[in-house]
Amino acid sequence: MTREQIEALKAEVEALQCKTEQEIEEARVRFLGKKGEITRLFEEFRTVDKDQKKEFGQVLNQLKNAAAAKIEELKAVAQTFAASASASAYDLTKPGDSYPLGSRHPVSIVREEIVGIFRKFGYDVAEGPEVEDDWHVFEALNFPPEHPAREMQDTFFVTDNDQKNPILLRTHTSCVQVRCMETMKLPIRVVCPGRVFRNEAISARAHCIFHQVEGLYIDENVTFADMKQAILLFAREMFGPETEIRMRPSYFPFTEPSAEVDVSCNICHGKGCNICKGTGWLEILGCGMVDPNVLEASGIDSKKYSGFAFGMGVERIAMLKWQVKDLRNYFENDLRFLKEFETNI
Ligand code: 2NL
Repeated sequence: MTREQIEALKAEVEALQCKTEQEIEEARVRFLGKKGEITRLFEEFRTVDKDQKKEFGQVLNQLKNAAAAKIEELKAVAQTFAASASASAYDLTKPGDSYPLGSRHPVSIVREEIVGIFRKFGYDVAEGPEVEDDWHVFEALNFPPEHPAREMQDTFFVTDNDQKNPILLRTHTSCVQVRCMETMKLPIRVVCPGRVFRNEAISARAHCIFHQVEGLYIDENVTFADMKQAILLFAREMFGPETEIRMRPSYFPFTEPSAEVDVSCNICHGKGCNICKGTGWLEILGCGMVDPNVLEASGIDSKKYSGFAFGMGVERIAMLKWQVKDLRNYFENDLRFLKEFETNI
């Protein structure tokens, strides 16, 4: 052994650059392991001349300590590096955070279901203004001048209701169908979904804003039988193929004759339950043959043409479909209520 050998090893140790724990361990074995270079020098030390022992002993110990210290230093650096690397690393394999999705409102779901059925039957879809004039909401629909619907208690007026043709919020969507009769080419098959407004106290069964879908079919030779069949097919699409309907005589200013339509209760199948109040039947819509006065008011020849019309409340159908007891749920947008319809998107 020579001093140069020892100095060269010391320089090599000082210059060590290991990054991973494995590289550090390899370096430790190479210098300080059982067969390591420094260990080997200690074995050679036994054969060193007595007068040189003190000098070599000192430098060898210095080398061994320097090597041990260097290994420890490298270990510490590697550990801090590993810790900070794992703390700041992005795990690109992780799934992303998903944004919560909204859900369709039950009124929208049912409105689209109703409209979708009539589209399938070949009906057009029409919408019209919510702020209307007296002509399209009442006059053209054969409402007599003293009809209670024309009073302030029932209708929201925008302009004074003692002026000619006042402006008001529509109380039904029939006004859209009046506009269709005024403008569309015959024959007419149309459904009109929309929001309507009534000056009513809000309760579990009534609200001042609600939604309707009305339908109108005008052609030559349209009969009550055509209406009955159209409504039966609609009811079976909406409530299931086993559904039966029944018609009860009724009255509307714009139709003659008029009827109210019930469907067989799809909860108890006619046995009687608390949804159908023991009757086995649920009321779903009103309908009738369009009054000749209504056809004439919109410029349609009532000698040549006849038609049927119907109307239904969307909230009412949705209440039957999901057994919602209180209408106010539809207007309050309470997330606990709306979330129940998430799977119906
Ligand atoms: C109901 C009843 C109905 C109509 C609406 C109508 C429209 C025109 C002419 C004739 Cl343009 N009729 N619509 C007819 C019968 C009943 O609605 O209970 N709605 C919620």
